[in-house]
Amino acid sequence: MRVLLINPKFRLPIDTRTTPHLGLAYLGAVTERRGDICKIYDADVEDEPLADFLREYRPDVVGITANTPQVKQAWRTAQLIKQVLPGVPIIIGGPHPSVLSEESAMRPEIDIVVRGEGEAVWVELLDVIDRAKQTDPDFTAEDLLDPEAHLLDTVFGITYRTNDGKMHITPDHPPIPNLDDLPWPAYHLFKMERYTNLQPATDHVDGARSFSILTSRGCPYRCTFCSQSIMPQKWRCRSAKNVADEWEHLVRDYGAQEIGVLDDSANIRVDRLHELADELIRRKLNHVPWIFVNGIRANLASKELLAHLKEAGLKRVAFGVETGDPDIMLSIDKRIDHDTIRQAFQNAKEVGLETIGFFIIGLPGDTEETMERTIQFAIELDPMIANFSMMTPYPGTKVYEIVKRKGRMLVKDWDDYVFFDGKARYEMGELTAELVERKWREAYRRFYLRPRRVVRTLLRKDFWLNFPRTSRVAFRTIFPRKVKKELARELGTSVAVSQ
Ligand code: B12
Ligand code: SF4
Repeated sequence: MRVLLINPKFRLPIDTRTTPHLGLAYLGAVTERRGDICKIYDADVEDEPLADFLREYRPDVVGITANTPQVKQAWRTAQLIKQVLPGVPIIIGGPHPSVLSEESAMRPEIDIVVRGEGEAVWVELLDVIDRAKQTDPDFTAEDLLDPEAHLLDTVFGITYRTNDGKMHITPDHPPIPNLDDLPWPAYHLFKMERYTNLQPATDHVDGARSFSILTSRGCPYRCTFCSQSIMPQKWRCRSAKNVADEWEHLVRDYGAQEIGVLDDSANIRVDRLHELADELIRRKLNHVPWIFVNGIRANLASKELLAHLKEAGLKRVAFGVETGDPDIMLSIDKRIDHDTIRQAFQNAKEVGLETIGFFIIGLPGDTEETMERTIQFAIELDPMIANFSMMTPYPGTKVYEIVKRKGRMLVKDWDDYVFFDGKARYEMGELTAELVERKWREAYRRFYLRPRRVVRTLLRKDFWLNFPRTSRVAFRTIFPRKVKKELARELGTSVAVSQ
């Protein structure tokens, strides 16, 4: 069959990174392994209009991915597909439809919603459609949803509405038992030269040579703010050998110049990371710098482990700090304390690693004082990069439920569920939008505009190589909207002002 996978257009309001979609890369790989022809249309980087692409390629089945701020664009994309190729089955998956599957399944342009981890379910769906097409070449999405045909009854992990209007939610699909059985992500299906590197505001690397890798899936923790609901809760990992094999493939076959580990919690099993480090050193792959893009657990980041990983090429490590206030820390269920975090940063710095700290401004229960503690803690830890997110309650998180019960959601449209644009997403008790937005801007200003910090930044070569991009990001983040407008007026309105 001819299969098409789509990442709907979604440009973030700041100049941030655009990297190949790893979920689609995995789905592409299992599609090809099944023997199908597969193409990926990433609307963020394509020039050709989708309608032209569809007329030319004429896929037999289309899969679309969506996180929350992308989901409406995913539906619009599906509507366009139904206009151009009316009978083609359209399947949607990803973080947002996984949590609110009925919302997407209700829509006439969506035929099937896949919930959670996608590879096994996707292949089962392709099998069903392929078998049906072999007996009836004119088989359409309508035939797939015929209530008499029962074609989808045995596929677990999906939500769909049959033509009689009845909603079907099949039981969850069991997690893939052995991640080593998965093929490597199909990067050859992407126009790699069109993507940025992993952390473009910080590093100067040719984007075409930046790759991501996933060494484990899931996370045993359940922090109240985190959309951790896509992958099953049970943490599963690939063997060190299997990861090192893919690593070698990225370095030797694709010429990777940097690798980003995207795991939610990569260091749950410390022995596995030691083994991986040994493999990378033994295979002489440690000259390629790599980064933990997401936070690793601070309680499992000993100096010994970090030193070993550094020897294996690790350049930068991230920790989810979230808050500087002990009571808020308890309330978000992060299961970590501030001394452990202090120690992890100290360990990382002592072995010579660059550090990233993730902080959240505006958690439920936050006040002016607690947010102040978060800013002060960020300054005390002094990571190379401090990322302050304004709390955005994504569906499926505990914070979303708390805000719906006790607060007032300010964001009404899924399109607006991005957290880079400096607008508060909800109000609750004393936590007003004005307060959160002020503290968020203050956090960036006070962290990045300290004299010692400024000097250190100016001394980094990559800062100057990235200067145009970095200054645009800083301008949009640090200055209040009013100041930006005034500056823009003075500069002849040539400066972009975020809405
Ligand atoms: C890397 C990453 C990014 C990168 C790159 C995104 C990209 N191009 O892939 C960057 C930094 C750009 C990014 C940005 C954002 N991200 Co992000 N990101 C991630 C991260 C850490 C890893 C994604 C990943 O590769 N996962 C591994 C792959 C294998 O899983 P997957 O993509 O989910 O795909 C699987 C299933 O979902 C399913 N599936 C997915 N699509 C489809 C489609 C079909 C047809 C089928 C059948 C199945 C299917 O099958 C796949 C294979 O199992 C996740 C956390 C996580 N653990 O997933 C957050 C995560 C996806 N991001 C999140 C968010 C909120 C964002 C932002 C909105 C944040 C913001 N700035 O406001 C933006 C949105 C940007 C955008 N363009 O859409 C949330 C999403 C929550 C939600 N409800 O939407 C997550 C889950 C983080 C979290 N725990 O809260 N992100
Ligand atoms: S924030 Fe990190 S530790 Fe907490 S649930 Fe999400 S991935 Fe797990």
